[in-house]
Parts: sequence; structure tokens; C-alpha cells
Amino acid sequence: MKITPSNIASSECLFCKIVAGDIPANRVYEDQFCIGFPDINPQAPTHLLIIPKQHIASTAKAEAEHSALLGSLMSAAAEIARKEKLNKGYRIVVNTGDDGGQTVNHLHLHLLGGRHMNWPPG
Ligand code: DGP
Repeated sequence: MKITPSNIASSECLFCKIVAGDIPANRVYEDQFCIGFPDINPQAPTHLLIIPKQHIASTAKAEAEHSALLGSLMSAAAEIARKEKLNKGYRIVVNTGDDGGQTVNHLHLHLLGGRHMNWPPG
């Protein structure tokens, strides 16, 4: 893998600290590429975050070489949704940049379920 500034784990990055175990999180899912854990500020009865272990700041920083990793995040979300029995459906959200509402600069999927979702989002 090519090392670029966007994928070097940052000592300042909150989610890199969670990956490293320096900040506790209840890992409901883990594989070689990613972890899943509850969002600290849940917006639905089920609200989990799925993050890559590798630091990528946002989808805006993702490159072709990250394709398999990005795919594995989606697969993990689907597997977690099955485990969580979100049989009526769920929403996967990836906030990107300021206008996208991203507050933590480490790419992550929100998996939201357990209630009906409205459209368009705010
Ligand atoms: P976003 O706004 O899309 O960048 O989402 C970041 C989410 O991260 C937000 O919903 C709250 C969550 N979050 C922030 N700090 C922590 C933390 O220390 N632990 C956990 N579990 N979630 C956090």
C-alpha cells in the first residue's frame, strides 16, 4: 500500500485512538480491516459506527487503492445489520467534509436502524 498523508494514523485522531484501544469502545464487530462500535450520541435505537483500522480522513481522500477496504466497510455494515436483526431496513450514512456534516476526520459509516428514516435528511 502506498503511504500518503491521509492514511498515516494520526496521534490526534480520535478514531485512531479507538482503533489503538487508547479510548474505550464496545467493539460489536472486528475484522482485519475495520471495527464497529456504538455511536456515543445515538440518533436511532441502533446507531453504530464502522471505521477502517487504517486512517483515511474522509471519502474525499479515498483513492482507487482503497476500493477493497471501502467495500469491506459496506460488507461489515451489512453483516452487523443482520446480527442486529434490522430486518425492516436501515440506513448507512457517510458524512463527508464540513457541508456533509463530518465532525471526526477519520472515514466512517453510520449504521442507523430500529426506526423509520425520513427523506430528505436534514
Ligand atoms: P460525523 O459527524 O459523521 O463525523 O460522526 C462522528 C460521530 O462520532 C458522531 O455521531 C459522534 C461519534 N463520536 C464522537 N466521539 C466519539 C467517541 O469518543 N466514542 C464514540 N463511540 N463515538 C464518538
